[in-house]
Amino acid sequence: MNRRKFLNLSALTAPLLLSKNAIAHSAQQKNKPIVISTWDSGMPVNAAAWKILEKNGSALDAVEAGAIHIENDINCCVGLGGYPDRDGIVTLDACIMDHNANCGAVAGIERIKHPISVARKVMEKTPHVILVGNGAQQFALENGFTLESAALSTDAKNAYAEWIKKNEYKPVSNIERKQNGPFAPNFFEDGTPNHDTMGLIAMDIKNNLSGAVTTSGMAYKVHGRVGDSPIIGAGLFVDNEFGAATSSGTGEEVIRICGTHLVVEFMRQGYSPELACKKAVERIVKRDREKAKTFQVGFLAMNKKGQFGAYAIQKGFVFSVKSTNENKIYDSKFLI
Ligand code: SD4
Repeated sequence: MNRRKFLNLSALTAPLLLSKNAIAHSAQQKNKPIVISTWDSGMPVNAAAWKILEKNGSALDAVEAGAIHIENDINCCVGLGGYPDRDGIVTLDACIMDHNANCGAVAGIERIKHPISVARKVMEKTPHVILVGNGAQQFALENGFTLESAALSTDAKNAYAEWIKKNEYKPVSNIERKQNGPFAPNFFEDGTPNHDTMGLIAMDIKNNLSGAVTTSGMAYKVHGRVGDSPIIGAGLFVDNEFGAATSSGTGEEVIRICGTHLVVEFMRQGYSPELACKKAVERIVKRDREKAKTFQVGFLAMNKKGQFGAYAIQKGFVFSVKSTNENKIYDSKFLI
């Protein structure tokens, strides 16, 4: 093809290409900003994050604001209102990650109201990623956080008093989700809530992704136990080129497969967020299908187009979505 022919052809096809690009571009535009979060308790969390996103704020600020919102709720299993470990002590885990792979986390922190903001300080003020236990608390105090009371919330106190009678660690997954208040996705056999976590992912107007996770972890856990939630690549992973993922459920099982990193890797290979989550769930179930029937894990993911999806081992995982187009709760698909 000579140059003139090529130019003529380009003149004809350029509008076509342009309009195709414009369509693809506007499809992307449509779904940002957007915030998604685990469970139906994500609705008010998304609303708090949305206040930042709608003013063209950053995804990082938005996910922190969402996490702070739920940590403030003393009636919620996330934050200081959460259920204690088997020694009666509330220990909190949180992490945060931005579009530049900056990340910070705290694990097993006590008596600090906003572990998510301590995690952000770890990210921004130290060369480290994770601080744990007393060290995390000391760092928080040095950075202006206040030491809160060690007393349990009334709900947690009552539940612990009941549990201590049997003193038996026997978590049951949310195979059939019983509604026991808005913040109770996982239950012990007697119907008391087991563990609860808030994981959220946002994409801002600049197309940047960030994520945050905050939790009191599994109720009545062994003191010192750390779940997936504060572990980058397990409870949360963000790769600004391809997407981000978060998880909820039995943390040990998520850690074993580096769950959210795996989900993001599947998105990198071209899978949709939902299929990427499904393939990570399959990885867990494949190892021991019978055992997998006894616990729950759910993954939630978003790609760079603002498309989202989730998948869980069992029925009962739900997630919340807020964008300019919608504000709703979705049921996750499940494998078993
Ligand atoms: C943990 N993954 O500590 C958390 C618990 C959770 O809904 O997700 N609860 O293992």
